[in-house]
Amino acid sequence: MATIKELSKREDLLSGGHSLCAGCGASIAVRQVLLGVRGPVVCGSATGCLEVSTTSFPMTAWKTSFIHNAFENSAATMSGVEAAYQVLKRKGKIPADKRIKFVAFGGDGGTYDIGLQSLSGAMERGHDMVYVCYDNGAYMNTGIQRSGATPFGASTTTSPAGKAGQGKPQWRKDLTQIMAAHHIPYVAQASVSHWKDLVDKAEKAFAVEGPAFLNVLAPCPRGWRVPNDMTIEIAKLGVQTGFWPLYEIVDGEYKISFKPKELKPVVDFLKPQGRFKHLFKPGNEQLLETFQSEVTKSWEKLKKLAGVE
Ligand SMILES: Cc1ncc(C[n+]2csc(CCOP(=O)(O)OP(=O)(O)O)c2C)c(N)n1
Ligand code: SF4
Repeated sequence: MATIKELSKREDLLSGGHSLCAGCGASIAVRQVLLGVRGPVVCGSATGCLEVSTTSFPMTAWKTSFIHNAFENSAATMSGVEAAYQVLKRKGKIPADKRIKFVAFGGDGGTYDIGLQSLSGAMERGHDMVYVCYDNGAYMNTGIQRSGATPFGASTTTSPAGKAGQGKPQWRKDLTQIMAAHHIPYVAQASVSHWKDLVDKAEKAFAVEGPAFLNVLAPCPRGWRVPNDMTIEIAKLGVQTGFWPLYEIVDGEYKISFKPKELKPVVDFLKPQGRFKHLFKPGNEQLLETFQSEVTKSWEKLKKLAGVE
């Protein structure tokens, strides 16, 4: 794995000057993931903040080849590109020793929900590509609507906190586990707050021959209602409280990448975020308890899967 000295010499493949909000976790996720690739790479991105804000015609922030996608099919597009590459190689139109990498990015809306079937198909067919979900927990680009990744209790424009409800009533979908169930060679969960872990995981994902999946916690200051200089801190709290455990599944084997002696209470992660403000009002104590007990349960389950105490 690369040292920080080596990484400091690598080129950022996403330039500044894009129009993502200050403090957006998505651009940090992309930069860290692309630090893990050596040689030529073709990127695609599903419609969402990342795609819209980095590619306003006629400009682009991508220093790589880039393919625009509809909201639902960045995995399908990249699997087609990868298949074409294999054919061109077979026909001798691309030298046999040339290695090109393929990566599809999608937000959680484009991945957990609307792009799930194209992602599932690409992984199941075994394309040699990496899929990266930057999970900010809502459909941010169209105004903070709830997604399958939105945490329990979060207030969004389609699960608002008010008289009729106290934020999203459902627990979030566990996409990392869904991907693990595809029996692909490499699945990992990472966070922009743990850059070394994320770059290492990206390197491993690109090194795999076949499909790899990375789920990256990428806070959205606007939707999470936190100051835009708090992105890394809030993501770190997500990891330290067990809301977003860091782990990988290599050929079916679980390995926890960050294992504190004791997790911080999940309220440390929830309290700074405006989207959970209502949970701290008198009468909602039970909702906080439910949140904590679900996090504890998932953490215990993960430890069992990884065979650790
Ligand atoms: C089929 C389809 N439905 C809806 C839209 C409108 N739309 C564009 S971006 C977006 C939200 C994207 O959310 P997400 O994937 O979570 O990425 P984020 O905006 O959070 O970065 C939606 C609903 C669309 N482009 N195509
Ligand atoms: S709304 Fe959120 S996800 Fe979209 S650019 Fe701004 S910070 Fe990033």
